[in-house]
Amino acid sequence: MSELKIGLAGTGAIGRTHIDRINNRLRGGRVIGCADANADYGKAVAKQYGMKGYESPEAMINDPQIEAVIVTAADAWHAPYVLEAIRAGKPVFCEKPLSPTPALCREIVDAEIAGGKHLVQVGFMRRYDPGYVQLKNLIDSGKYGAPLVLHCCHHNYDDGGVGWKTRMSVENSMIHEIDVLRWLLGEDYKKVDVVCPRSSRHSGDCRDPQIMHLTTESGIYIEVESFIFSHHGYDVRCEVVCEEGILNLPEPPYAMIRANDARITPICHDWSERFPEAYNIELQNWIDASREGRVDGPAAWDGYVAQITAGCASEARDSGVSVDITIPEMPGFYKNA
Ligand code: ISE
Repeated sequence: MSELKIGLAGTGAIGRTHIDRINNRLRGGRVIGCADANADYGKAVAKQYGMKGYESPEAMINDPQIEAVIVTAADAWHAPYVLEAIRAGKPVFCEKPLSPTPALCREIVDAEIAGGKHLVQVGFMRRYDPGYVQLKNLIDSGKYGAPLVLHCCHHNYDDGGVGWKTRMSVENSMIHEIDVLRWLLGEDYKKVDVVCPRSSRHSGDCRDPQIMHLTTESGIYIEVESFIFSHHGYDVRCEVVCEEGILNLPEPPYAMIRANDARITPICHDWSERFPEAYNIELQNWIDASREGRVDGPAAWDGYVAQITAGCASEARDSGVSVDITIPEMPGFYKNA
């Protein structure tokens, strides 16, 4: 089988990382072209990687040479490029979020159903992290009884950068927990609230940390602490309290160092250091499935549900009261996938 010819829309940092990953480390696919909403920038990146550059992502998506599309553009461009790929009938991998707007996620879902073919995968890479997969296998084994309570934390080492906004803690960062915990437990959520304790002096105008409380359909209670401007490292933890045991997400195996009257075990500095394997497995699976005409990962429906949940969480934070989450009935198209 020949290599899958991929076009990448959005040539920022994560896009370039994916080009490097696919062209130098993975098998069966090759990014042969790229484009950006800023045409000159897209062409400059194309030149740098020795690939074809285009006037626009739309032109690239519609080039008959391009067989599959990766969307790594700024969030607001996700929906237009994904919809263009659906119209062109090409498999499309879209970094999270599918779209910041639930209504646009729904438009993608409806367009995919109308086209009659599964084409969309959303980049919720934690589902491929070997640690989360271990947790899921342990929960699904039933050996420890039903999960009752989850304690999670998601700390970034001052990942604020320029332009971090209060709503992004839920919609950009904890969106990962919203998706991966729903997958881990196999349930949708029914209620959410978000509490903002005293803010860190490093967080500027943003409310940070934020603590999100989710309740699932069966009543499992989840607490996620997000701390974007933390100054201790990139720290993702998840503890699942079950009826007959407690399950903990494994942490990366760094050696313990004894020096200067101290025992030190390093932790990661950022997400690219924490989840490289998850990204490799995720994109390899996407390439393999696309070559076989399948989608084998988080679907457009999952992107839509995550965005509805995140929207309710933001509303709960801003209003200071719990919000009930209503998820529409899953269409048969996704049930049977
Ligand atoms: C970033 O966009 C990610 O996806 C990271 O996984 C997350 O930890 C970070 O907070 C986000 O800004």
